Amino acid sequence: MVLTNSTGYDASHIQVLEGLEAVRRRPAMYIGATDSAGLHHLVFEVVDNSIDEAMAGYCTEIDVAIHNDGSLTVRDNGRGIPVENHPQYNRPALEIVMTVLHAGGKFDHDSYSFSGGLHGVGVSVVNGLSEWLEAEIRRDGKIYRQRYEHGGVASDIEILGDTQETGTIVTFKPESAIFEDLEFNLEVLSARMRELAFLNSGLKICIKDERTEKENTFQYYGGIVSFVEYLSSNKETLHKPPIYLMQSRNGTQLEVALQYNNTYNENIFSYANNINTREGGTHLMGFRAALTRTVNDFAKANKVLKEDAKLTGDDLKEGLVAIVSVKLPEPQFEGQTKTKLGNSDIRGQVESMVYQGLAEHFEENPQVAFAIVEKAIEALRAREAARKAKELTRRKNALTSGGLPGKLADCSEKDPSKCEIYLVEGESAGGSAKQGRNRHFQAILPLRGKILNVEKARLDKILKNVEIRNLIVALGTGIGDDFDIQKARYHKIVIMTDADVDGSHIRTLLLTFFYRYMKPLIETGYIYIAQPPLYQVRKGKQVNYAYSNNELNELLKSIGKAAVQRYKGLGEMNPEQLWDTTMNPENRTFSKVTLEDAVEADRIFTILMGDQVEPRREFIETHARYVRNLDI
Ligand code: 0RA
Repeated sequence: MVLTNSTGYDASHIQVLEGLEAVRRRPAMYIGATDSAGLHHLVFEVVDNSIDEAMAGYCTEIDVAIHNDGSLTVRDNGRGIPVENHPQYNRPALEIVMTVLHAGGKFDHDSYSFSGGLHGVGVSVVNGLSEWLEAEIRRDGKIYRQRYEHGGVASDIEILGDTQETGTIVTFKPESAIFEDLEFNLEVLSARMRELAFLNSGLKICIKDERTEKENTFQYYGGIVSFVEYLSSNKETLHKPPIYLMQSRNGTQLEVALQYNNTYNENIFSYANNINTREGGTHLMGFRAALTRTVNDFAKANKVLKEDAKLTGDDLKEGLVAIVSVKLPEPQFEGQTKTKLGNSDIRGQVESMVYQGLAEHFEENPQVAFAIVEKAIEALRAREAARKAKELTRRKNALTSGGLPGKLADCSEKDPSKCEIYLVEGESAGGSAKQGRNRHFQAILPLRGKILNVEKARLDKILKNVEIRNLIVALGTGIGDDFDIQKARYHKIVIMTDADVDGSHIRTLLLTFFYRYMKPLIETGYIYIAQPPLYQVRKGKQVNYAYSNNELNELLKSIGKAAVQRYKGLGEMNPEQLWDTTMNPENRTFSKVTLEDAVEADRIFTILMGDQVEPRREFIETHARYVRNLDI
């Protein structure tokens, strides 16, 4: 980037900009990628600064607005970024924060900042990756504004007028030459804003999408207790309200909320300084250790468990919904994705707080403790049964040729990264797919009937289901604790179902299964949904396909009168048509299944698949669009 002399900045200032030049050259190093995830990362980065201000106790409200022109505003009512001259640079602090890489850290709130981990690269990175950015500061009775373009200063700080308010407003337009995707997604942003509102109780976060006039407001005085209630909202809980424990000492805050329900899945989310620690870490280890110890102690003391019997951590997972959130001055993030908390002293602190707090809670609420113990003992018995069922699976496999299910038409290629497997609804469509496929790299596994509803069943029962067993064996990865993605036999697992209600049901069941027991397959991006056409449009010898009603209308407009056939199922296509329209890599469109947001996904699965019918109907009615997005 070239800075013209007209702005009047000296050589030392150009130095400053060279820092951001590195950001523009290698954006992925700073924000992970330049795809949609990277684009949204920019927003989280700006919001994180306002969150820091809220954690320091100076900000109570954050507003986000998605504008029509591709720009976005984050506004807070904190103290406002200082505009005074920064002694070290002899430039306004605001300008330094915006244009110097990592300068943010030098202007920490009250000696330490909470930011770290994934985010925390600083707002200057956002500036460097924006076509333009404007900062408006309310502070010391005045309104200040400065504009930047492509990361460089475009105007000196101006005073716009007087005000009694304080706060910071940052508006930026992401650089179209850098980002492949420039569309902000309200759902993605809302999910994070909701999460932040849960994690910072009382903080009000509003987000408005000016493109659609949709608006969401998040504010939870219950904090992470509300978060747990939200995650449990369609489940039958064993006790009310959630158990809440917290401790605040020497600048470190520990918080835990937990509640058991009658399902068999675990839903724990852990956070350090508002960052979702997906890989866990010391806070989570402390929590699990304390939970196991407290429940065992209670069970022994009340003679519901024999002296030599022991509930394990796994037994305590079933039906558990929990949030573990810690806020600490110098978080150490480790692990492959830097989402594992490493601070070793946190483990002991969380463990002793949870052990003491929970034991006390159990003493005061024995009926709650008994309900949890009973549930865990039931899990202990089921675990034993599941082990037997797994052995059965192994022995059964050995009976089939080469260990693979007889129904699987495998491909000849052995390199998994080149292999695809189609999970096809129904024997007849399975037959067409077998004939139409390229047998070199495409394998077919027909699935019969409705697969078991895995949300309601426990692993031992799931493993008794033949369709599920075939699927597990064909994929090669194993399941649950034995799951190993390295053993995946295909790197594209394609769900191919009819475009009707039954098809969507099977698709959701399969997705639930993958989500619950083979989550890394989704996270790694191995799961796809095939998109068969809805219509065949024939005019003379010319045959076209339409994949949506819209496409059909467009097509008919362009070619005029033609014979339209609506496909009711995959079975109506002959092998060649199925290949042409849905399986041939040259023509087909797949959609990749992603789990942007485990919280939202779990909610959808629970609501769709759980046994409470009423919320499911309500949910489908109000969220039909989003469900479709997830399912496609
Ligand atoms: C440094 C010092 C002070 C506030 C901030 C930064 C600050 C930064 C951001 C970024 C977004 N919103 C923000 N709000 C505040 C404190 C200055 C003082 O002592 O008044």
